[in-house]
Amino acid sequence: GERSSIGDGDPVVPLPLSNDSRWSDTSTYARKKALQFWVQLPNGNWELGKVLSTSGEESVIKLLEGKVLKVTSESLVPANPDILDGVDDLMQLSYLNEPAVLYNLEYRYNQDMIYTKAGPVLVAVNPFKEVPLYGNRNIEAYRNRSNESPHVYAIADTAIREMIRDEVNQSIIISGESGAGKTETAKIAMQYLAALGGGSGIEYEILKTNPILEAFGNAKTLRNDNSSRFGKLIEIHFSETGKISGAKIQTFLLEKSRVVQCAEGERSYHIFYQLCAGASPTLREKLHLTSAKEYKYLRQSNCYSINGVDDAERFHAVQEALDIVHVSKEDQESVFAMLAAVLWLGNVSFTIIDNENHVEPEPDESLSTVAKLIGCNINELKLALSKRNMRVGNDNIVQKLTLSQAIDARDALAKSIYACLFDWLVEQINKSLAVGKRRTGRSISILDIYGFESFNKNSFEQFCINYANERLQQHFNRHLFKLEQEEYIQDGIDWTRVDFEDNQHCLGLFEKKPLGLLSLLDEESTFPNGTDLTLANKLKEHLNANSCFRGDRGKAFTVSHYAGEVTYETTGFLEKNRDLLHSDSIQLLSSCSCHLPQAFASSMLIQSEKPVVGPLYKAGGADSQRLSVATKFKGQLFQLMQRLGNTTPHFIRCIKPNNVQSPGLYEQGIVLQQLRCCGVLEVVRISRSGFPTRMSHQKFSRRYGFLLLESIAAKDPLSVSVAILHQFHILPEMYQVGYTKLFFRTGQIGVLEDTRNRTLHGILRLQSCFRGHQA
Ligand code: AOV
Ligand code: MG
Repeated sequence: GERSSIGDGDPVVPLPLSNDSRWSDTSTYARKKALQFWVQLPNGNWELGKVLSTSGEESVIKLLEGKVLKVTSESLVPANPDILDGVDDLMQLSYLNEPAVLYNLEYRYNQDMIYTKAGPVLVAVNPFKEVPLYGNRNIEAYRNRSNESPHVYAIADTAIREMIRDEVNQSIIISGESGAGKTETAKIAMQYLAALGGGSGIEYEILKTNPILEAFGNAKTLRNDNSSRFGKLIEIHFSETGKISGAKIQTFLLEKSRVVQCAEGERSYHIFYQLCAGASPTLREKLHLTSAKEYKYLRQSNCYSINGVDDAERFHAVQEALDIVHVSKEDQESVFAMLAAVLWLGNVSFTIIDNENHVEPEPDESLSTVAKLIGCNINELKLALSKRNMRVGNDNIVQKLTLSQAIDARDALAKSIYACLFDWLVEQINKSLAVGKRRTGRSISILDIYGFESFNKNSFEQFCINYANERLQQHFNRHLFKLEQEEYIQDGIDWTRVDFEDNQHCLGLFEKKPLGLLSLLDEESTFPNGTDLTLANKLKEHLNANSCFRGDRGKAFTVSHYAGEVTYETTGFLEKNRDLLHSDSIQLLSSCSCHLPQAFASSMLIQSEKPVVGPLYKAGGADSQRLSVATKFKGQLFQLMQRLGNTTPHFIRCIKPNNVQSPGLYEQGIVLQQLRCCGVLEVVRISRSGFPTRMSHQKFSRRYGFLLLESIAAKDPLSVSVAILHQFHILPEMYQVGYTKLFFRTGQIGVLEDTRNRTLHGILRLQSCFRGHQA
């Protein structure tokens, strides 16, 4: 990203940044004072060492394990004294630099202290194993404040207290890359809220939404065995007495392509494998179920199980959870029937019937089972999968489908059945959790979306996911840096601008009209002749001047995200963005005798934004009222940001210490990359490189007033403070005097503390001398 500033029109006051522009304490001054240093080894890792000798540009340094190295003095990074090992807030580090932060997190991680504060933000390093930090005893310890170390519980506790104290809605915003631990963290926060706000029983229902939504919305990817493929905001409501009164879940853009297609080594949604493994013999027979290996949709990625996960057992847990959120047994059976229908749809195959490549579905077991499961006439199913009704002018014409068109129609039907099923489930859950009529307007929302993703091949899904993360990152930046700025302004400090790393440029690349990624994608999606290649060319033509964009060979382009570069392949972009479902398919669903397909059909028709082609709307062509997937998603994100903007946010940053989901493995490079790009270090840096130490005039004058040479009797605290600053010749650029507080730069208070300690020692020595004399 580029550097930009908040504030309107004021001159920019640059912060005193060091040469590497990130840290202010790698200065020669700091280097002279430090006793030990970090040295970067050729493998990129940092090691501690002590300087044996220095000759100008070069220093000889002895590493802890005894090795002696010659390095350039410039490259030495001051290390903190041992007493600061493992501090629970990075703000407390005397020397704030990358190796110091990495070391501090690792030091804690090795002792299962996975949580650390970075100023106002909680950093959570994924342990990839069970750690003894949770459960009722720990919850109790945070509730009664006998444990004050950083924790998700502490964040949730603060949120509850602030909600009650300020009567303002709160949010807990969890971010981090795929596999970093967001979903687990969200559940831990919910656990705490449920424990403190429980009593009515509704909290138990709320907790049980997790296994359901994870079964239907999570899948194994190459990054995470339990990766969320949808975004989720859960708003938990509280009564005046602080008890949970209900909840509401909003979900964002489920990755539905996964239902019909997923990469080698990944899986489709958990629920398919759970159903195949765990259905009772009766259910099995009713749904005509066979094993997961018999279904083409599940077979293509060649991965059926997850280490340490028993799908059958999970299936029973999901059934139980559905009971608890009041989904009736009949409805549950209908849900499972839809899943089976989707699986069988994938097995429907086609035979070519003429020399123009037109096809008809094979009239086999798959076709008849689908018809039976959704409750439709088998001939109508056949028609929907092989013909398309079109209106051209005033005439209805029937077009036969070619093989690839028929496969697309089949897959589109499977995807929309699944996506509708997911939405329907969320709706049922929301009915069950519904907040009573007496809304108090007190709530805590927890946001858990899909994390930033970068694979070897990235498609429309990653494009949307990473765009969402980019939006969230901006919310994080703006909030935290504004917060800092506001405190200065409130106290009348003339330091009104803070420099920070902004991602507005990258967001602009997505959102600018008419020449941004989303607009250009939409425009190309409305052209009947648009293809993935014409899209790629159009993007390159219009966006190459943008520094966050790079056109690559063929259908590829690269975006510089805040979290790194990602190369996208436009293959499938247009089709996924249009998300067409033919009216024939909707009519088929509405003709079904089962209630779920009927409900799906009407929800598709009610959603006026739902793009439909066929006689119901205009044939094939663009309908300006239809919203593309990307535009709808953008709208949802804007709404989300607005909602979050009205809450007091609490940020949690999840970090994964390795890419192999393995416990006990802390890879510095991987952690550093995440810390750098997500802005955590920036937050700490800014909090400190401004005027991080604050002390009220009262406290300051009480603590140091006795050092004054002149009499201070009858003076107000502010005047005393100013007198102290003058007497000790504290340089004017090192502090600011606010209305209520003094603001100091890093290290300044240390000078005063030293003097105070020396003076106190002196007094004590004098006293003991005096006493000794007397004796
Ligand atoms: P994510 O939500 O951030 O990824 P998860 O919350 O699914 O990541 O975490 C991935 C895995 O890490 C989990 O399945 C656990 O095995 C492990 N894990 C995370 N946090 C903890 C914890 N506090 N204690 C123990 N194990 C943990 V994604 O949804 O892919 O963006 O899209
Ligand atoms: Mg997740």
